[in-house]
Amino acid sequence: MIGAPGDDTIGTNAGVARAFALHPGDCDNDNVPDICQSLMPVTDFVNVLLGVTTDETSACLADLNHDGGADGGDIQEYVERLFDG
Ligand SMILES: [Ca+2]
Ligand SMILES: [Ca+2]
Repeated sequence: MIGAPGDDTIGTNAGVARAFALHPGDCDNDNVPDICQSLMPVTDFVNVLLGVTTDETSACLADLNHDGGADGGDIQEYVERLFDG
């Protein structure tokens, strides 16, 4: 497999692939899709955006546009969900 560990040392296009069981859309691993959960409180959301809160779970929950990071790009989605109920 190209780019896999051992690709160049074992032989051309050799190596292994690793698969992990992920819970897509379930940042806090509570088996409830994040889309079905309540929004995090606005103070918690802002603290993530400001870098006051840095834990992975909070950052994942604040990444509402699913671009891999919590930043100003998530504010619009937060506000829309907030007012949509
Ligand atoms: Ca969840
Ligand atoms: Ca984001």
